[in-house]
Amino acid sequence: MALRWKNDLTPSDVTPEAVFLNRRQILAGMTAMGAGLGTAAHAQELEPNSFEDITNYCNYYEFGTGKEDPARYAGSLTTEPWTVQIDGLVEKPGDYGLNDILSQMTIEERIYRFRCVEAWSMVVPWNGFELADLLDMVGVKPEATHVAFETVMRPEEMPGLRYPVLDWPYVEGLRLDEARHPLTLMATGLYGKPLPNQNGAPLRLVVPWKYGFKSIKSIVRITLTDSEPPTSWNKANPREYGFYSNVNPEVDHPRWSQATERPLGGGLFSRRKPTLMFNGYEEVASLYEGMDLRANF
Ligand SMILES: Nc1nc2c(c(=O)[nH]1)N[C@H]1C(S)=C(S)[C@@H](COP(=O)(O)O)O[C@H]1N2
Ligand SMILES: [Mo]
Repeated sequence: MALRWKNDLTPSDVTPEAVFLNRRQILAGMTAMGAGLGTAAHAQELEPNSFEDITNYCNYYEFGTGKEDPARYAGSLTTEPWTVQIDGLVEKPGDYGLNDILSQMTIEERIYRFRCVEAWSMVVPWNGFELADLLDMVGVKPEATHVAFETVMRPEEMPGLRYPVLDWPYVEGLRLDEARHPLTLMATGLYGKPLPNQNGAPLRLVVPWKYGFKSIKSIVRITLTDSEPPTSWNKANPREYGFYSNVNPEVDHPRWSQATERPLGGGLFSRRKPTLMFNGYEEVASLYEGMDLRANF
């Protein structure tokens, strides 16, 4: 498979924001058409949130549970150098330097709608590479069925680790076919800039058809397994959070409706809008054919 990311963006390559947004809008339209949803209205819906919104309203509990805590405290995280341990059922296990990984990727910039279980939504122009490309690089053994992810755990740099709000380190998982889907991104930046620490620098997962908590931040370990790996929110509250966590307006969270969402950035009284199945990414539906998505929430 073609590798699609190249780590050679310099500040002078970053297009002035207005032009940049236009280009993304075109890309968004193209992505939408590829998905069979190619209407002007759909492309318009993909108007990205501002850099300020995206970087100041975050969830990253290792830095505190407030939405503004990550912006305030995540600066203390050292993100260079960065090594990802890739192990389990792979042909070439090892410690991979992030820069070595990136030097093998060629660039592809995309735009993703990004909605979260808290019933608010954002549109983030991520850049990064497809997880599938990384999996191809290390070689997945035929017995592998799932991928497990782990966030860095540095108590001296992450003040939130003092509080047992979750069983640290933060862990997440995907089924292998979900992990290989071309919409599953390893993000290394947003708005063409390096990923801000509060958004999961230097490497975070983005799975746009699932609730936000699947998108694990600051990844230091990726393990190929032959069974469903544990996930942080499922461990914390299995009744409220299942393994799949697909965006599904028909399955409510036990404590709130998932039928609508509040787009972030439109002001406090902005109108809620209906949430779409799979966050509108209908092309992933075939991954779940024949599954009861109420039981497998
Ligand atoms: N390591 C780690 N990853 C995490 C979280 C976290 O607390 N720790 N929060 C998750 C949740 S609940 C959401 S909604 C998204 C938020 O991503 P954003 O802050 O970039 O919007 O990150 C997810 N990834
Ligand atoms: Mo979340």
